Amino acid sequence: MTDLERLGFSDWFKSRVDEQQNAAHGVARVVSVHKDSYTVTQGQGEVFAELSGNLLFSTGSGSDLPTTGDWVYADYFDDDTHAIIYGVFPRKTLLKRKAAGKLVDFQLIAANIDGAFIIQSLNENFNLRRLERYLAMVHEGDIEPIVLLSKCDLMPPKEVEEIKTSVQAIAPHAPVIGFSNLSRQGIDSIVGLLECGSTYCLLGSSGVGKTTLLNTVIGSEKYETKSVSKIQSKGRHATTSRQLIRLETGAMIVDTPGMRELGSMSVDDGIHETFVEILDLSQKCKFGDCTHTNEKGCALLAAVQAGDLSQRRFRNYLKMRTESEFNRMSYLEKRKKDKAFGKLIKSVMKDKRR
Ligand SMILES: Nc1nc2c(ncn2[C@@H]2O[C@H](COP(=O)(O)OP(=O)(O)OP(=O)(O)O)[C@@H](O)[C@H]2O)c(=O)[nH]1
Ligand SMILES: [Mg+2]
Ligand SMILES: [Zn+2]
Repeated sequence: MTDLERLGFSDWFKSRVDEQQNAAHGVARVVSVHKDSYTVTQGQGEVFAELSGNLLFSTGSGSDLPTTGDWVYADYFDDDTHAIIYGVFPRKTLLKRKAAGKLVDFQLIAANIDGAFIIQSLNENFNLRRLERYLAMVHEGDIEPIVLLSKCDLMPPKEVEEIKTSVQAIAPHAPVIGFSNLSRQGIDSIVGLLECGSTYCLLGSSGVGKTTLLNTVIGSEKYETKSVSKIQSKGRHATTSRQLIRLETGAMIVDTPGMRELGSMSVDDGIHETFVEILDLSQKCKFGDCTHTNEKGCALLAAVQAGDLSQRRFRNYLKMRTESEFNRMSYLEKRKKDKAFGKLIKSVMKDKRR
């Protein structure tokens, strides 16, 4: 096995090598992304890297720039202390979210992830609706989700089992594992899922124990976690950047800073997979273009009425579908819609004044 293969450079990537780039440059993997720079590796240590001017100016959108986990064409300089990135390989999978506060821009979380650990802690953080959003984002990226329920030392085993059952109901195909970094319960099951040469990422709110899990798995306090006092003050995130870490077992893990919200993403395909039973059911609606709001013969409304479909799950589905449609609209369409909305507000205000 070559160093690159050990980093996950599989046949999938080998068959997508660009001959021209390959003749001129080496291949490396992006370990982390900073403001204007990167670190990359070819399997032996990590090197500071920058984009070539050509790559920087020829890319159409931010999504074309390298992100953590990307395979890139790169050359090493100055006794291998510094590298230049010339191009990005096609991505096998891509995890992204809508950038906070912006209309259509996406923030790339990581590329070429095989499995995503979605972590919620069993204390105040547990929330099925939030879990559905994470599942949709992971499905949208074509990535296998694994649901981890952390801090199970804080809850009686019986309640942990009940919560696991409720998760299984909304994610029937995903493994669901309760674990504790304190008692080490569930840790072996998690480690057992990590395949050599595969890349995983840790997702979930700040403070659920992502980095602590990483430390538990590698068996040292190498990466900084948040102390309890810092959590109580609701301070900054303990982890501030995404980083690809190679385990001794040959698997790779990307630790991420907790995401503040997954409020608005375009997650079309993800929605379909996450709400597959709702979609199946909607085939039975009388009208093909049923909006499932007030139509006669709507199979979803009937199922909610009959108690076969949870009202909250149904509402979450409708909400995510609406958000997803809004995110898919172009910037101009949105501006138009916002303007129309602004006009509406103005006319209502006028009416009021009259
Ligand atoms: N009771 C209990 N506490 C835990 C467990 N795992 C982690 N913690 C505590 O939870 C706090 C947050 O842990 P981190 O690993 O820093 O959380 P994180 O998800 O990496 O947070 P960000 O990096 O901010 O996104 C720390 O005080 C840990 O000691 C666990 O299994 N049980
Ligand atoms: Mg962390
Ligand atoms: Zn319907």
